[in-house]
Amino acid sequence: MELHDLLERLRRDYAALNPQVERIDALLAEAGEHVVHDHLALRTWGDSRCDIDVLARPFVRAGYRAAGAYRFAEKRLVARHFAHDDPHLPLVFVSELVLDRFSPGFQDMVRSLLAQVPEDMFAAPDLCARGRPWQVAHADVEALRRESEYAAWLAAFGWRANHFTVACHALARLSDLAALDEFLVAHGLRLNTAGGEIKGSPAQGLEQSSTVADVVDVAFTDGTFAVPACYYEFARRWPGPDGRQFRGFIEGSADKIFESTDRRPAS
Ligand code: OOG
Ligand code: NI
Repeated sequence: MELHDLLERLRRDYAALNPQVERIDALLAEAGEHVVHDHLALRTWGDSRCDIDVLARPFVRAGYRAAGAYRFAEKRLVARHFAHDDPHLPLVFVSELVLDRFSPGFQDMVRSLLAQVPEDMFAAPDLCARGRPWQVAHADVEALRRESEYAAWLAAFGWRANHFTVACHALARLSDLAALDEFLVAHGLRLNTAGGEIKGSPAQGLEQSSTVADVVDVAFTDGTFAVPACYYEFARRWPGPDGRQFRGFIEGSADKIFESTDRRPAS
């Protein structure tokens, strides 16, 4: 499968699901900016049929290499990121939920979702773009949410891009992350303030901000309900002590970025 086709499918599906994506792209275009994506993120269940390695397979076949590993103990998640030698290709950040750390009821629920996935779909090279192949009740999604916001998102949306990230450092006039954030807020967008609006620092090599996920209507077996979908992220990378751009991720920052899809009280 062509890598560019897969990336474009993931991007289109993401833009179609989340109204803020085209809105932000248009605002940046009107400001004279050309958007380059720093990375995209995928989420999955920690089950050997669909874990990080399975989701990353088409990227690895296209020349990506595993480049960093991360743990989020409290969220019961692990993640890796994959990088390509071609600097024009986005990094791919893939996380998975560590299922055996959850309650028996939670694990049964996830098993019943995965039991609905046709065997040949697990083997498909485009598994990461297949969306949600299982039927699920909104009540069950909310039951999962009591133990993991991440699980609730994954149960509701399945395999697709969780977010794309604008390379702030590649923008012409808005290459300062605080200035970009101010621009977005001035246009009515809401940013995720967990851990501060800007996570990370130049010394860490990476500064990140993200919007609060759009809330969209999703069809469940017990009706249609509004649930948080995807967010847009903005990242500014800095050179490290060796003068080369830092190309990894920061656990403490990522931990808070995950929370951009949490259900939150309306404001
Ligand atoms: C991934 C959150 C972490 C980053 O850039 O640190 C992340 C997710 O929400 O799935 O994207
Ligand atoms: Ni990200």
